[in-house]
Amino acid sequence: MRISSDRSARLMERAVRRMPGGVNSPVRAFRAVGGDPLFMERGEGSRIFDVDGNGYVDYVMSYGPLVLGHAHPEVVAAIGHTARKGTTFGAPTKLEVELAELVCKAVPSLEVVRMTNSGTEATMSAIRVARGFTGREGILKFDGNYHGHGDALLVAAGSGVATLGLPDSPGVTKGAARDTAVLPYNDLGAARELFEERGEEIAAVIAEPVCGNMGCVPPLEGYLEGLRDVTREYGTVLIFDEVMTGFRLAYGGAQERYGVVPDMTCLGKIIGGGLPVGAFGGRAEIMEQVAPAGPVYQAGTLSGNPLAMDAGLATLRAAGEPGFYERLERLGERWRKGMREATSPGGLPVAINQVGSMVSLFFAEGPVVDFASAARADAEAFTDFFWHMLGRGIYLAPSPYEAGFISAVHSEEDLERTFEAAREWFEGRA
Ligand code: KE4
Repeated sequence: MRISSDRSARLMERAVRRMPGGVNSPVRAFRAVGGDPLFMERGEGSRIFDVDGNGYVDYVMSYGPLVLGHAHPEVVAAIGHTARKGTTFGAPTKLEVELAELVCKAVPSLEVVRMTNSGTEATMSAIRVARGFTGREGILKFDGNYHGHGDALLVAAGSGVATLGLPDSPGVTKGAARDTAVLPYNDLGAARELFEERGEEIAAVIAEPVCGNMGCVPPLEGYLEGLRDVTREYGTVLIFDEVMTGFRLAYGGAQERYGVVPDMTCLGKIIGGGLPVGAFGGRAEIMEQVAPAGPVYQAGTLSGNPLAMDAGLATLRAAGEPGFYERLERLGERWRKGMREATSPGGLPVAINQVGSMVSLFFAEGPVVDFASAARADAEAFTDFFWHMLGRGIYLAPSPYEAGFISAVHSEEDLERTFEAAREWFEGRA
């Protein structure tokens, strides 16, 4: 069932004339599900409203930043208050010191941190610093992990396990991809094998400690610990890309939840409270390499900008309140239980992955533990389900490879509505 939103359709006609695919980020174009995207007008708590005034329970939540929900009063007040004093100075401000101190206190492995304007900048900078620190060039990433669109990380797996990476997009040169190896996620043996072969050449391993870019895929028991051991053994920098999981899965991120301490961490999304932000950091001896303290260049006109800093402070202070993450856990567990019941009619193969408030429903036999198993999902079923749910006022990400996000302000009623709509679809397929 296709949603009709006249105003969205008219806006899309204009948008495609002036922006590639009519959007500023590909997933928003609804290419994976067909049809035109809804243009959104406003958000309020767990709800989002399109330009025709239709309201939806939102599980996209801007792909992660809105752990407090849309337009949280304290975030909006912080932005307004700060904007009245000016928006950017090109000079250090107290706000960026306060956010750096708060982030480093929450994530103890971050002794020193640098703010950026996106997760992409954070990961590409972390890679450069790891290369500068180790004097090595090799990078290892994992299939189905997305770290933004930096050239060194837009790399697909080579033909064999140990062959070098191949460009995963036109415009990424062989040279840029050459030093990046790509292995299956959750396969510790493959990682160990690569290290035995050329561990001394590997500057960094970068991993999503819980994946959110092939749908939600958690690490298998011992996987993160294994990456930690093998990188320590070979003097390789272990980078956790917590752009999505940071302040989402625990106040100290996935590294707190799983008790595995990386050498560097990338953050984004939540720490900017919905404004453009990213951050990378780690052990002081590594971050001392970063200009102007050290020789590895990295910069940004709006890095640490006052509005994002203050929106981030308001967000992280609210997230630091007692009971905040327990609530997210309860909502996530409730979602898992309700979706398991809702999807049981008809016996269709589904796999349900959930870690805290990151959730995914795969139209595939479980378990879904890596990109290969996620890619086996039934795309047609996902698309039909997506449009059914949208028609019932439930806004899911328009791609089977995106995780869903529950905020602290999603209500029991939101979840019940979601289960009811899902059950209707599965009963219809029975
Ligand atoms: P940004 O450059 O989009 O701020 O962050 C890149 C990034 C880095 N690391 C992880 C783990 C991420 O999930 C992301 C971005 N996430 C996507 C969601 N799949 C953003 C959505 C989009 O590209 O529009």
